[in-house]
Amino acid sequence: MSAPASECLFCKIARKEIPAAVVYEDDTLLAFKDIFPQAPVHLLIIPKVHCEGLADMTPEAAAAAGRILQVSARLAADHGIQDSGWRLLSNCGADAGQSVFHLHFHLLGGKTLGGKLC
Ligand code: IU
Repeated sequence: MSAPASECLFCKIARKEIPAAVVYEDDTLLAFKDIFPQAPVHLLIIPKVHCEGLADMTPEAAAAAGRILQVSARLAADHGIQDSGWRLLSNCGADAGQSVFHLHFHLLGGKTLGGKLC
């Protein structure tokens, strides 16, 4: 069971109740620096609307996710990694490594990325 939106960490970040290093914001999305970066560029991009993850997509969250796919290339360019390769991924479920149950995409780059699984 995930936290309700009132208690969800990323909802609190989206509402600015908890500080984060925000790098992009619009009506539906927020992007901020991961607090434990796994690469020189490691951003998290979240919909402002609460949604547990990829297995819990409401139409509103799906629309925001589509927007995330658009915005990710711009964020990669803003952070100077557009030509060096970057990765966008979302862990779905604890067994896949999801630890925060609010839909988020990791945008990673700035080094050679290992761990190619498919
Ligand atoms: P995950 O795919 O659910 O494991 O990703 C959650 C990410 O949220 C993970 O990379 C954490 O480092 C990151 N994070 C954060 O940026 N700020 C926080 O306060 C917490 C986790 I808790």
